[in-house]
Amino acid sequence: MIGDKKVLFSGMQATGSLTLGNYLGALQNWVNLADEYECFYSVVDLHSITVRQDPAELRTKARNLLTLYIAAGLDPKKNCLYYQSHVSGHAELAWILNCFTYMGELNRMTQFKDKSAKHADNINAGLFTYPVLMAADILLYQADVVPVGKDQLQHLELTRDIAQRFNSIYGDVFTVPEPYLGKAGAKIMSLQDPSKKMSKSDENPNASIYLTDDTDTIIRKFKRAVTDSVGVVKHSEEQPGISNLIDIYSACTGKSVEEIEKEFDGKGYGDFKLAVGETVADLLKPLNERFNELSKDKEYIDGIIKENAEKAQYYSTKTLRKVQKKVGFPVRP
Ligand code: ATP
Ligand code: LTN
Repeated sequence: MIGDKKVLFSGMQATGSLTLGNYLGALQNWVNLADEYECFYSVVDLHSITVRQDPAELRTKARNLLTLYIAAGLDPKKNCLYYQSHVSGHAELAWILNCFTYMGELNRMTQFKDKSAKHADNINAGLFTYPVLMAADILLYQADVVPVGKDQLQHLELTRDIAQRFNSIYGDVFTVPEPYLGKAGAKIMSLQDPSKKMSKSDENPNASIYLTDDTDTIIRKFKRAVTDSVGVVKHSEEQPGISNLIDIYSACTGKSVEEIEKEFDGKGYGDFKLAVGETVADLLKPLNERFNELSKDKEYIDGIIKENAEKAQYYSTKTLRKVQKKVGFPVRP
């Protein structure tokens, strides 16, 4: 707890341009949580280097992500938005927690298996201990809740195990976090292969809508979206492409699936795709404008980065000192 509020922690990697999936599945839902929770949202750049990065590109992407957090509506006065690398406690706690995590546990992590298959030439120890750093992120702020997608639940479960193990040895040190499953999180699928999720690391740019795409690009990508030959706008298992477009339209407009099916009853896919494209473009336009405006204001963004890193440093140090004392490190004179 911070004051009378529960603590919420989440983070995103700056490893690509954010997609509509990231926005509808995560960012959009984060915006209204600050009244209820003390929120920390990190740009997890320490995690990013588990995969080889171009330094200049990583720096730009990390800054763009932080700017996008604000453009999407996260008020930096109410939410702590910061770079993980600016708060040294993340790496320090991760080291300690590494000594309380078993190889067997990490071996079972599906993300490690997937990523090491994908980056077979660079299976580094950081990729293996990635979930321990994630546990450190969360436990450092004594987070009560962590909003994440389903793909991260296994890491959160490990975080809980590590926290409980540590607490059982040293007493009540860490809050054991719960996953935060807000309103049924939309899972947005690829526009080119609706059996795969829309992902920022997809090699085909037509598969994803990027938050920075302009109106024409968005409409063009929706026109090209893979559908079927049924010809009816209906949410069904046989029509995964159309179902995905319905989900997107529903998430953007708040309309129910039934309302949408009714709205497009008797209309062709062309009309429907155009409507979805225009709706998404309208949704992203103000976000884009705000992003461009904010990007020009270097001083403002720099100020936020400094101020919020200090806030994160303050809370994280409290936990870190407690942990260091518990495990037996000498107290600082
Ligand atoms: P990568 O392609 O690099 O693995 P990603 O696009 O899958 O990245 P993450 O950085 O893993 O995105 O996730 C950031 C957040 O966005 C997570 O909370 C995740 O659950 C959510 N998210 C990612 N993709 C989607 C999607 N297609 N639909 C809904 N939510 C998503
Ligand atoms: N592993 C997460 C990003 C992440 C995270 C966190 C999410 C790193 N640390 C702490 C929630 C809490 C991902 O790849 N989406």
